[in-house]
Amino acid sequence: MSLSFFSLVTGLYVLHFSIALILVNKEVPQTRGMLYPRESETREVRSLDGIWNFVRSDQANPTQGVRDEWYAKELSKSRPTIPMPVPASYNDITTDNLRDHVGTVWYDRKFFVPRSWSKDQRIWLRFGSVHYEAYVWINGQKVVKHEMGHLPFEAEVTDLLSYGAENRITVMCDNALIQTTVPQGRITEVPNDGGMTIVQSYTFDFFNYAGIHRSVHLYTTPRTFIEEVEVTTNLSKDATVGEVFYSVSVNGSAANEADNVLQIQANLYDKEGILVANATSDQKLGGKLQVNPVKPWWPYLMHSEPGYLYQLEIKLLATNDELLDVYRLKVGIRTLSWNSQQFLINGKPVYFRGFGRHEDSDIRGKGLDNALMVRDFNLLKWIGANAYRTSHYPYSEESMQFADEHGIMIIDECPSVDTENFSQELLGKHKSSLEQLIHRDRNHPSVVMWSIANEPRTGSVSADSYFELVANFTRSLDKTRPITAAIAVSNTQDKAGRSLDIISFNRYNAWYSNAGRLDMITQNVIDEAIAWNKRYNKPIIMSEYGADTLEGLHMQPAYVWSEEFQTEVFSRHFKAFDELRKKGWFIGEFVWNFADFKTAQSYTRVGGNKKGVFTRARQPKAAAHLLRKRYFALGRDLDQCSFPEDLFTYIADLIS
Ligand code: GCB
Repeated sequence: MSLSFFSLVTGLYVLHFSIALILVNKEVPQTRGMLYPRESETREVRSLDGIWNFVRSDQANPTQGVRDEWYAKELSKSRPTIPMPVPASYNDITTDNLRDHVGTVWYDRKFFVPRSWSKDQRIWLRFGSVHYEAYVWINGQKVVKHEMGHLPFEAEVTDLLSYGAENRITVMCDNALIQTTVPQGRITEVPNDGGMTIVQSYTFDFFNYAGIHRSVHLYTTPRTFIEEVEVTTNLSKDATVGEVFYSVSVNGSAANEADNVLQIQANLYDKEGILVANATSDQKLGGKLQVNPVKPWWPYLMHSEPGYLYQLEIKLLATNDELLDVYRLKVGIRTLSWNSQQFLINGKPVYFRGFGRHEDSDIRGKGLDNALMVRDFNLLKWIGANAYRTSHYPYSEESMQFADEHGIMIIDECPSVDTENFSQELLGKHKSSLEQLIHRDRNHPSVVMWSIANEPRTGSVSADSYFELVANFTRSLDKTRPITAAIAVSNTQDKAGRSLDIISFNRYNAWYSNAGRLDMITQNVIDEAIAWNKRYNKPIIMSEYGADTLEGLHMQPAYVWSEEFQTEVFSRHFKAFDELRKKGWFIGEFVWNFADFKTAQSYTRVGGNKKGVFTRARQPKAAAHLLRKRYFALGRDLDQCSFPEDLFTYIADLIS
């Protein structure tokens, strides 16, 4: 392994001046495979989650472990190790200051591979996400390197494993962010009481948690196997007939044998497990399934049976009908369309009522946690939300599947946040983050829009061509979904909106501007939304608004940070939204944030960002009850949903 890999930590960032750059549209690497690991009659899946051994490198010497080949033997032979849970961020696990560590850390563990896996199979090692950069070895042999948090990666390890024996996996993870990583950060050397120290800074407003954040799996495939499945769907005009178009790629020697004509047998089952359509593929391994009558996929509260999913069974057959491989995935049948005024699902206009969120919780940081995920979805449904944005990076695959099942619409955001200092290298990484995201999430019915950045510095000269290139690239990968970005610069300065399909804007009236002035919200929001629409003639979403709120702090009349203030801030926005809804092109409101979350330390943050409607422990603040009434009222007005029985608390016969 070359030491130049480690320039992230040791190298200084390059300065970019704000003159217009000539940016070129270069190819980015294409993701292959990476189907979510699922068992079938031809595949086995084994989790490597659990307690791993962990070592932090010396901050001043981040490449030492590579030079000294710590991966060549057990980590404990090189350094004392501590136990570390996987999946989890490592930052908040220990009692010393691992939290603010900058640079590399190491993990290892041992595992057995059964003898039975040696026969006629291929073995794959897959990570759901490691933040930010990962280097992986099996039994001391280099396997894979991956840059970019929140996105999966995998490698074949068939020839590196010992079968019927114990094996070792070693991972080095580097959390350093510089001006050409996504997201961007800065590494500086700063004097401290001990001499000099390395400091990581970043402008984005969430803690740079790091580590093995999602599950690690080993899985088997047959020698020739289903490597990719891409699904798109369509509905007849009257929504009675559904179509599922599938296209499959195969990996393996059988695919290359001239006399072996591979085929796909595709079967579609409804929720009850009844076969509703089947088809045999063409020679390119693609085809179409027709479902009549169809149950379309609808968002939560837009239909009595939201999130309806079929199961698509893909069988790979050899010439002699021998079954080579089977892979199953859930499919929701729906259409999306948009124009200069509206966004429609199955031909019906959508009004988004939702949240910006974070993957964040006490102790585990950004580590996947099923209890937290299920609790969050229960709260989303309790409050009547129909959507969220994966601010400001891709969320777990498990949560995407959950959103499919529950009919929660997702604006799927790549990890580009506060994008600035536009450069050719950054453009390449930014495009790669979208390529990896779209490859991972393209089959999810819940994903209804791509967000290509949050609060990019789109006032700068280079933003124009930069975002044109990013948006066009995104469109070249997926034409079935519209593109947005959450913009914070003023509409007069912005240079990215012309490249988007839907304009989202973030604004904190009565907080970052005119703090405390509840009388300076409603008209400002109306005026700004109108200005965005006038400038671009596109549908408009308010993608962030809110106020930090310390739970339990009450002040009447309302005062910043109190529960009364958050409630009032919301109410003043609702007034603006209702005015804007009448215009026809205002299509959604997203509160910032679903729950309180951790940030870097700063005098504006008391234990983190407190703009949550729920606390970090996922309990409602007072404003949650107000928001719930609004979201259900919108649901009843727009989508004819019914009210939950406990929406209004009985007060007196006199009030109804
Ligand atoms: C924003 C950012 C978000 C912050 C939020 C805030 O505009 O998009 O990441 O957390 O403001 O609370 O400052």
